[in-house]
Order: sequence, then structure tokens, then C-alpha cells
Amino acid sequence: MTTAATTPAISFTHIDPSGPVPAPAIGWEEYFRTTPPPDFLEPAGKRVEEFVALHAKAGRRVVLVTSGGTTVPLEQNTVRFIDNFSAGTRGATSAEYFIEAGYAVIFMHRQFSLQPYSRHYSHSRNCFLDYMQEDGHGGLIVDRKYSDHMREVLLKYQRAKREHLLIMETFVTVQDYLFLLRRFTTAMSILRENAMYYLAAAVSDFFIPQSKMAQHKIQSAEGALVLQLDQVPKIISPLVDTWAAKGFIVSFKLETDPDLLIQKSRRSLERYKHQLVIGNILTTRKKVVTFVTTKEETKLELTDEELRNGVEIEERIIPELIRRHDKWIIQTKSQ
Ligand code: PAZ
Repeated sequence: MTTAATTPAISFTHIDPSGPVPAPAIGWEEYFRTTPPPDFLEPAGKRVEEFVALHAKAGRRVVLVTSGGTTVPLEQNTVRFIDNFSAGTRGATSAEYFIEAGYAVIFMHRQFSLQPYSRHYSHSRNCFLDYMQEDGHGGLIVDRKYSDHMREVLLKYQRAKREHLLIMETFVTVQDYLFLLRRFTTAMSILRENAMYYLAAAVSDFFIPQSKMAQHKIQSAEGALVLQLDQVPKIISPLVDTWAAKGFIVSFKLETDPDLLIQKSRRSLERYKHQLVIGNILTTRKKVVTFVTTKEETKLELTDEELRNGVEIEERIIPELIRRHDKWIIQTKSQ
């Protein structure tokens, strides 16, 4: 966990035996009743509604891809926040493969995390300046070494733009995430079984509710800081039962202990009754994932050689998902 600025030691305990008894997790209804919505919610909701209407008219399938990590602010005037590891690679990469396969994509992502197409040239790879050369006439050209790959990405990017196949909306905090998720999934409900929900964002399980959050910067004069975080309401429950009813819902489960992955994925399916959990382990998430349903498990794995050659596991995940979405549509329509 990182904080935005240097802080005194922060200690995390599940229950502090000497402290007050922690409040039980609040339900999602109470959460939305007691938390102010972000001020960008309505404009973002309207843009997504228009996007959905356009593709519903064309009979196109639409997928909501959530991507990147949420922050947990410690103060209302936020100086410090808790964050997580997610770079948004899974979401940004998957969005490209969905578009290639004919889906329109609502890319709901953490601000400044990786985005489809531009991810190939992010700051964590080569600096974009390394791709360019002077052309000898006062202009610039792309270095020949990179131009074939860049052309390929450029053409896909231009098609996505020209055909309005991608809309990008951002969140920062877990609170933003919850409000946007409710708004966007509700807007998508007219698509019924033609909608897919691909929940790849790394969403915090803990947060500080507005009513318990310090208004101003927490002062260090009193020494160590002990934080008690409440549980984030389980948002997948209303999503499955109400907002996205009939849509094909795929959630991700991340663990660091391989022994827990399948049982926790199964528990999630039993609890929420959605269609699929994709389980992955932090250190191997780019190489192997497991599709878990109530009936079976399927492992998708790249070889070391494929990884070295730049094959992306999303190239395998998305076709398999589409195959399952096809079946879901047939099955749902026949009911
Ligand atoms: O964003 P990234 O590519 O670095 O990581 C992807 C991931 C591990 C966040 C995603 O595959 C995932 O498992 N999301 C759900 C995490 C969770 O259990 O909350």
C-alpha cells in the first residue's frame, strides 16, 4: 500500500481489541443514501447512455470493462490515500480484443492508468521520443524499426474512433467507482443479454465512509496513526439482481495464495449467482488465469515461449468469453 505523501506509521488491524467494536458492513442502499455522488456522475452517465443507445440501435453487443485500481482517501480534502498495485493492463488489453471482435466498449478506468492503444507506448515502456526521427526536411517520421507495429496499432485505434466503438470514463476513488458502476450498468440494462460486464478493476474492499473521514489533512503532531477501515458494500449483489439483470457478468478474483483461489472464486459465484469468475494470482496473472463456473474450471495458460514472443493472455481470454457469451444469449432468449 502506498500513500501520496510521507506519513507517520499507519497500523492496520482487522479488529483492534482495545478499540471500539467495528460497525457491521453497511448495505449498498445505505451506502448510496449516505454518500455524496461525484460531481462528474451525471455528465458521464449521459455520455454512456448515448453510447449505449447508438449501439443498441445497431444491434451491437456492448461490454463494460472496468480497469485499474481505486484509491481510498483518508481525508475529505485529500492529501493522503491508500492505493493498490493495478496498472490497468488487463482492462486496457482486453478492451482492444473486444473491439477487434466486434463489441463496443465502455472503458471505465482509473484516471491515468493504461488505456487501449496508447498502452503500447506508455511511459513504462520506451519513451515515445525513442520512436521518432528527424526526416531531414524539418519534420519528423517514425523510426522504421517501430513503424510496422505502430501502423498496426494506429489503424485499430482509428477504426475504434471512426466507428465510435470506444468510450472512456474515469474514476479515482472507490466512491467514484461505486457510483459510476451503478450509473453505467443501469444505462446498459436496455441491452439485456447483449451486454457483458467485465469487472477487471482492483477495487478496494475497505474504505472510510464520508461521515468518519477527517475533513482536513490529518496532523502528525500526535504521533502514530491508527486507521479503522469499514468494509465496502458488496456491489456485485445489486448488479446481478437488478442493474444488469440478463447481462453476462464476469468478475475477477485476485489472490496471492494459490490454495485459496478456486474456493474463493466458487464462493463468489455461489453468493452472487453471476455467470463466471476469472481467478488469477498476482505474480502469474499475465501467464495464467482460471475460468471458474459452478460446474467446471478451465485453465488458460501461455507457455514461456509465447510470453517471450509477446503473446498476451487476453488474446485467449476474450475469444473464450465471447464463446460463452454466445451461449448465454441463446440460452437467455429461449427462456
Ligand atoms: O491491472 P493489472 O493488469 O495490473 O491487474 C489485473 C488484475 C489482477 C487487477 C485483474 O485481473 C483482477 O484480478 N481484478 C480483480 C481484483 C480483485 O480481486 O478485486
